Amino acid sequence: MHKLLIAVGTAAAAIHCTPAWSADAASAPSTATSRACEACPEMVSIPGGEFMMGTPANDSERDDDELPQRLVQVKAFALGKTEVTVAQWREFARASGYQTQAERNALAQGCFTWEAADASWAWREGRSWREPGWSQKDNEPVVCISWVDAQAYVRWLDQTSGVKGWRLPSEAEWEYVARAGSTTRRPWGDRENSCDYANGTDRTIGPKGRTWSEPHPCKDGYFFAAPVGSYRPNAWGLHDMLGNVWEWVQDCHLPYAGAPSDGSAREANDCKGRVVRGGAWDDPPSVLRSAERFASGSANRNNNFGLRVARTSAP
Ligand SMILES: [Ca+2]
Ligand SMILES: [Ca+2]
Repeated sequence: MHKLLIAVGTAAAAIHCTPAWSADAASAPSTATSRACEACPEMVSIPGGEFMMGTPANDSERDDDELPQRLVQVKAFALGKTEVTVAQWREFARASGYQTQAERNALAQGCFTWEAADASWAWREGRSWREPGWSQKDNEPVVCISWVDAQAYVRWLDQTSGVKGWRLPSEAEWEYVARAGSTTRRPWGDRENSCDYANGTDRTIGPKGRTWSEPHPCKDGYFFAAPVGSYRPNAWGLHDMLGNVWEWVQDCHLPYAGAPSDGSAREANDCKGRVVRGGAWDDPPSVLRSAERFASGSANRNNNFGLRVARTSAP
């Protein structure tokens, strides 16, 4: 007789996905940067253009949700040069009084964290961006942020920065900038070795002697997140599009068939999961790719989830 085991409880989903950039100097636009207010993220002006989104069907590293590859047009907009930092989030929390879903124990206790103490993922009460499971510096990317929290942050920037149009990037905008003109799996090419370009798993030894099972064949000195901008920028001057922390985008996670080709975000009634992009400090080489995508519930917050903000350009 067969017994059917049914798993119950909250599936917080460990994350497995990725994005990237390119390094063709000829394709590099002149990307000016600006900062709307002292506490605001530094923004890079991204020129409009078109690119092939997704992965060719014959690429052995692709996942099925990266098909079909298709041509997408993106309008000019601005995107954060780095992920949002702990210092920037702290100023938001101080000025607005906003408490994250992790701090409010919304739908689950605390934050879903990987910790060196037991080398496993779990919901842990008391964990939030303030205390995510390792000691963070102010210039590291803020983590334990949900899609819902990210929406609160861009609303606050819109209301207080003196400049309008803040939002999360669309998935198409994100991949367009991650590629920065490249058509390879990663902005630096097809090869996996990424310690110069991105913070993923590597041969760095973690607390309690922890090591990663599928490390990049190099050592970058960061077992968890690294200060933003620690690695080389892509061809358009943005840092950490791949690796460091996963970045929320606006879109609902759906198959690409029928997706818009104008660079806009894909929404759906009763959306089951939002997209995160780029992979993180705990992701192996296979996940650190420009086209990698992963779905997560809008209230999920992991200690490898952060954000990068976008802004619609003034007409
Ligand atoms: Ca690393
Ligand atoms: Ca990132």
